[in-house]
Amino acid sequence: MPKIVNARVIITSPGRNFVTLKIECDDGTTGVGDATLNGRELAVASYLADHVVPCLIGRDAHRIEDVWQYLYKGAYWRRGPVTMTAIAAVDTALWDIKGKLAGLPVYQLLGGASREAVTVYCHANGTSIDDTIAAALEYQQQGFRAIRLQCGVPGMASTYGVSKDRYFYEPADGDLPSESVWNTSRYLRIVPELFKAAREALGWDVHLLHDIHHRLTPIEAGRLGKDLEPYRPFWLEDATPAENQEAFKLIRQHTSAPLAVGEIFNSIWDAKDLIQNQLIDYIRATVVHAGGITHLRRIAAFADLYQVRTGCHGATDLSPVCMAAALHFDLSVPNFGIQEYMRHTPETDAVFPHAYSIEGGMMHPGDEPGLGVDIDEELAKGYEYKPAFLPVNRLEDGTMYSW
Ligand code: CS2
Ligand code: MG
Repeated sequence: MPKIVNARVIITSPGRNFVTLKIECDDGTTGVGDATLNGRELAVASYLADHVVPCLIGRDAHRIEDVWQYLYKGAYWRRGPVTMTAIAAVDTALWDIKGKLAGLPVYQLLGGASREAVTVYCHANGTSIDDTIAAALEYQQQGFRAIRLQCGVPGMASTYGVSKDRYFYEPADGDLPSESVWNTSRYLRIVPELFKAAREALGWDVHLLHDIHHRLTPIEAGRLGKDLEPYRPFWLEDATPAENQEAFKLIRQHTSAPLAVGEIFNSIWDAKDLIQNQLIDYIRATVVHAGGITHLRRIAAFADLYQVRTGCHGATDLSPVCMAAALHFDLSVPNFGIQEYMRHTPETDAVFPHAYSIEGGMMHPGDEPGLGVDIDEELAKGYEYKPAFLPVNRLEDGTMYSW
């Protein structure tokens, strides 16, 4: 049996902070797992180093499910983003090791390919509708078949999803949270105009997505969904905060616009009512924050019973290790919907050499044994961690709001 003899938490910041767990077996085989939780990285690093790694040494690396159950039930304080991100990192690294020892890419261990490649969506954004459409046209020419549209809101200095840099989006922008101001009615006016312009410019053979990012009440989301129906959105994401899963019933009563939710979910329990009551159409949970490949498979299998498809989160604050693991999962899962893709910077790609590739809006994890990704520890050493917080949002009267 491949015995775990070491596990190291590697914190590096090639343009943004990443936390990676590297597990080593007695035969020298290693595996990696993403443990990055944007804005709370050190909490997961400590959870792993202080409370998980000591429990791993000496265990059989093949016993992925037993280790998962040991860390989940053994925590006593179950679930939550920090715990489930730590468990995810261990789980992902063990799948990487199992693939390497079997000489197979992880998707083959998950039941083999269910499709030739993974359809991804990219992000077109701009301070104005024209800028956003120009970016979307560029992506359409590159062959992307699904494009997320996010544009600035007139009268607001900044808004979610509109990046300072045209190509690289990084929301964690300061050593203390920056504050942005929000105005719902201005937002509700501009998004239908954006989609109308997008359909006129891009036509109908491209999927158009939008991320509301938790900033509407259920009835406001119903209003926006109804306004966007003529433009056939592929999905409206995070339409309203999802702690109250029942809130989505109200949205469903008003619009047939497909709904996606779940990038901040960390276990099946966050999505159970949404899925079994068919209140959503896509589940956004992903490998790094929802307990790894092992738990994400459970969520997807449950979702499949209710015709809910996957739509894994894939922002730049999820490392190439998570992207690689997600692509192996995506290639195999029967009820695959779509995969988010935000390019990483060249310095990030250099720290995390990977086999996955992108061509014409489709990705493939590659056929290297395991996950086909690693961390270059020498390069990683050159990027010092620095605190970075996600922004906060206030209404114009100063009321704290969702960002
Ligand atoms: C966004 C993310 O990609 C998305 O759909 O919601 O960019 C999210 O804002 C970041 O991952 C937060 O760290
Ligand atoms: Mg989102």
